[in-house]
Amino acid sequence: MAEASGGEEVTSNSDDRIAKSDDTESPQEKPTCILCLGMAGSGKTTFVQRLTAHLYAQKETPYVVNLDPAVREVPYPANIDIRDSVNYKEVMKQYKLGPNGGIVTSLNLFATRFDQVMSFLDKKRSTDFKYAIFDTPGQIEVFTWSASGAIITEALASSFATIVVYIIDTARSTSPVTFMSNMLYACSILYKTKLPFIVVLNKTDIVDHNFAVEWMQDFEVFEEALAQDTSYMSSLTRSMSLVLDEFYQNLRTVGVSSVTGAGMDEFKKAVDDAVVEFETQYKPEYERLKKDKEEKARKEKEDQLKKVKQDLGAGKPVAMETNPIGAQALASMHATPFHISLGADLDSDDDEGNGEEFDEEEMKEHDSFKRYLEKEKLKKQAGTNQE
Ligand SMILES: Nc1nc2c(ncn2[C@@H]2O[C@H](COP(=O)(O)OP(=O)(O)O)[C@@H](O)[C@H]2O)c(=O)[nH]1
Ligand SMILES: [Mg+2]
Repeated sequence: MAEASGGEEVTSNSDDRIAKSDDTESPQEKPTCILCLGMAGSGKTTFVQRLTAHLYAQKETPYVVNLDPAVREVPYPANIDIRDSVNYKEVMKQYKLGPNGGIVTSLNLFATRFDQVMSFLDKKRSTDFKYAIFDTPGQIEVFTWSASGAIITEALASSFATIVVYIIDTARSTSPVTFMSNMLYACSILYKTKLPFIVVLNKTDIVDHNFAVEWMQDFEVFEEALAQDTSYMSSLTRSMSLVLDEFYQNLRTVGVSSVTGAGMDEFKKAVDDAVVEFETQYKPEYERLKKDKEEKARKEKEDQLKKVKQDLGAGKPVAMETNPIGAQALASMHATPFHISLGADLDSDDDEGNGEEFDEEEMKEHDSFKRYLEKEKLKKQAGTNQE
């Protein structure tokens, strides 16, 4: 495992003794990956901190990964911290970027080494870590609308039960229009990742989350709230929220406070539930898609081979063996290109035109080479006689 350094290597801060896996053991359950997403300031980092503390208290030490290159302080013990691998300020300078470009590029650079993170995680069994928690950059689009975010999400979901946790700042979503925009964003992520989804209504210590639950369960209640809003947005919101109705039907929502720790047990239950969904719905679908892809790749390869074979059929077979003289010479001497030309089919009338090219000059070479062999033989004999 790489040591912590300022280089580009992905580093793991975890104590290897904790993470030691026994290869002789029968393969056990792997950790569950929890990807924390949400708007800037929704409380992702605070939530990861609270969840980590909660799991520690229950003696279920999680594996924590910080993917935010621009965070000043990480308030939880991170096993892998993107900041150990990529210096975001340096990236800004080197690539002449602003803060947002710097964050995106840092994450892109990190994604190119994500296979190393995968290999760290691959060694883990649920007995070491039941959960691997990922904190993402402050600005949600850095992760959800970048190639690196997709690469990381797909890499995780291809090997581990992976669930997406969408964190909402409940206190800032009391306006129906803001609430709906946030939910539309959540919906777009669900359709993009197709992974099991949990909506965490955070900051319940400021505002109770029941209003949001009611809005999702009962469209009339939401409409009533909208009636107070006379802006042109409200009619758009009304029709959009009807679209969201189906999304709400199968949505897991949990109200939590990352500050007080309220709702953490419910959240854990929701995670267990989502893992079952991953195993029963996402995984078979993923396996099917993977199989389709492999089958397609195999067919393409087969077609290419067929084409190559057809092309070969148009010409004549090329002799690949060396003749006995050449073989003997090879055995007694170091190989020279000359031996190979000896093996060529002299009558062949292919493009190489060996027949014509094996001319007087080469015959002379052949004779001189024979003489050379004879000489060598005599030399050797003389040497052994002297001894
Ligand atoms: N009252 C309260 N504040 C919170 C809660 N969760 C986060 N915060 C505050 O919200 C702000 C943004 O939180 P942070 O975790 O940095 O958000 P991030 O950008 O999504 O990672 C910080 O000032 C936190 O203290 C919560 O549950 N209750
Ligand atoms: Mg954060």
